[in-house]
Amino acid sequence: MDLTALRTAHPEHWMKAAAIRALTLDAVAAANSGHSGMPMGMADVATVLFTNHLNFDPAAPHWANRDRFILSAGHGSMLLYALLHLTGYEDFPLEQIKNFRQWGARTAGHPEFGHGRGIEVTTGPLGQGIANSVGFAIAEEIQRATWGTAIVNHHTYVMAGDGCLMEGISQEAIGLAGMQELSHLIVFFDDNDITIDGKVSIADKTNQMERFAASGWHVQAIDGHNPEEIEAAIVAAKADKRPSMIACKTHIALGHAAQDTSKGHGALTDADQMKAAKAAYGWTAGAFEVPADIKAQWEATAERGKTARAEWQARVEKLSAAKQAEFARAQGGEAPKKLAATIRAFKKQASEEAKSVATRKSSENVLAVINPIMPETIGGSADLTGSNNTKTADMGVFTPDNRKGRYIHYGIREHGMAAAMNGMALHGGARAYGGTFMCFTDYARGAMRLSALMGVPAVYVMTHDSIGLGEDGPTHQPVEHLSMLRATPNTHVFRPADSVETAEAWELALTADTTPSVLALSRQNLPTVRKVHTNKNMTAQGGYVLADAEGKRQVILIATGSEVEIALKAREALQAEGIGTRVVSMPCMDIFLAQDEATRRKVLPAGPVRVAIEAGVRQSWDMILMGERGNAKKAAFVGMEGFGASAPAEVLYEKFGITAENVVAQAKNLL
Ligand SMILES: Cc1ncc(C[n+]2csc(CCOP(=O)(O)OP(=O)(O)O)c2C)c(N)n1
Ligand SMILES: [Mg+2]
Repeated sequence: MDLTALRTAHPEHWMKAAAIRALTLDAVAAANSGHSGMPMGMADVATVLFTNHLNFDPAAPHWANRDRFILSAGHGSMLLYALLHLTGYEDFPLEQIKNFRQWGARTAGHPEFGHGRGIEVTTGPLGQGIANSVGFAIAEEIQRATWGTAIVNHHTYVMAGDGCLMEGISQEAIGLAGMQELSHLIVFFDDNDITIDGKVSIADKTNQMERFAASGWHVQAIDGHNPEEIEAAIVAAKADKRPSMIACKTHIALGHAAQDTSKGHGALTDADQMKAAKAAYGWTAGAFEVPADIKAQWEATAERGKTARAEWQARVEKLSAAKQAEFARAQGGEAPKKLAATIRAFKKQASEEAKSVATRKSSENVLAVINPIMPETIGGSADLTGSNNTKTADMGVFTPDNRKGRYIHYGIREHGMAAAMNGMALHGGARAYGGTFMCFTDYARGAMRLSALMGVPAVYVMTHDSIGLGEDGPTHQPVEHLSMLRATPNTHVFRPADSVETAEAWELALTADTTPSVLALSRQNLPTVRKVHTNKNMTAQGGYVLADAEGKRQVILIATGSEVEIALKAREALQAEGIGTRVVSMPCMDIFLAQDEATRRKVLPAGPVRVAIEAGVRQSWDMILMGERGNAKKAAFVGMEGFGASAPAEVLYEKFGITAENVVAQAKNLL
């Protein structure tokens, strides 16, 4: 590559891009880990996008009508951090760049949503970002149609690499976006022909242009280091009515000795090679230094967005006060005031009627009263609408011809659906729920885990939740899934026993701020077990006494969902023999275990024997069966209780208490 020619042709552009490259080299070297090559390769595309197109305002990172920038190739996190720093985001001062990948820094190894304002979404698991972006773009389409272009009208820009496009989830995303003609979605493909193991050709020969085109995308191929070609491609992409993919031929680790090799993918820390690369860029500033004129040019890229935001603000203020309040409410993720009363009324009627209904049908009945009062819900199913009972009469189907439709036919794309739901929620102004069979949580799991890690309150409507589905057989019968989902930190797994608990679960799911919910729902009819109406949401305690023992309490039966009925029958038999038996319904074990000890003890006092009933594996039940007064008194566990963090490994082991000292302390404590 003749970098001198590039430099002289576009000197200002070149030095702005060089700032990204230099900061990347310095931060990765300081951390002694990370990925240098991707930011160095895509710096030119990012520079043109931010300079000429992206509407953003670092002073208002959450501005509702900003353009969204999604780094699907999350290992290239230093590209994003450099951009946020250079353009002047308060959460990303130079200190953050210097502390890349260190404990407590906002600049984690991969971009983490919530760590700093400016990071739109957590990426790193390849393919997620591009699939999230479909949800961002759908939410934008719906809100543009609903509020008008004066209030909502922006683009979603994505950077995806060879890895993102090889992941299966990308096909789900591409297919859905193409069919839906998401014209405001623009994907830059970092077409550098390199992954970790070597050239892309060792594992793939897909013609990506043809693949996208086959799904209805507008496609272009450009030199990803030529600012004029990049600019022209973005202009053309914006003008086209289809989603756009721009294949940007780039050189990974441009200008470094490792350029165009898989070595260039990782941490480039050799001091002499760094020096040579910086010299090739014409970059003479010291480590972590950005000359004032170049920093000023970067900060100036925000001017267009600042102006656009001021104009937008003026247009919003022309809306009626009620409309402004409604826009702010939905964008803020606040449930409408009417929700609580609506749920209470539903519960009262369900208790009185005491019908026998499948909880998947109960869920539909609840949605039928919720959707009309919550215009921000976006529902859908992965081709199981009639089985998941996810569609209500008022929603309308989202299509290229009906942008106000709030129901998505995701097709048979569970993983893409879950990732799109994350994108909708992160876009703001949308509450996403989507259904499939409980067993196929496996297919959606990569994105479901990210809902939990990001704290996105998506709602997974998982029906056919056990052997209770019958004849479809073991391929369709989940057994380990409840325990697997309960093992996922920050995930509420609800398994309601009847219509009343289903309504309570929906209320909790739709008022959650930072926790995704899984509703495990039955295919088969279940009797109403809550025949006496209470205003109180009992599910909010996780587990509660449904039927108490008569006489001396000898047995406690604990059950969820369809097995609560079995517990009640067993209680009758035991009571008939004079054995006092309590039944505890536990629609959400996660919430129950988070209650204070006094509350848990009240529900599960020490003394009586305990039997848990759930048509799934035992794993997650040991906390209930053995905890409190069981072997727990003589046992301890040293390990993880939540997600990890980004820092050197030794620091993490220390911070999370997985140390010999802690083991000694725990053991002594039990003696
Ligand atoms: C789902 C998933 N699988 C594997 C990885 C590990 N990984 C990180 S980057 C990468 C290679 C990505 O290649 P590409 O997208 O071409 O990035 P480039 O090397 O060009 O920067 C892999 C396998 C990951 N982050 N996510
Ligand atoms: Mg690559």
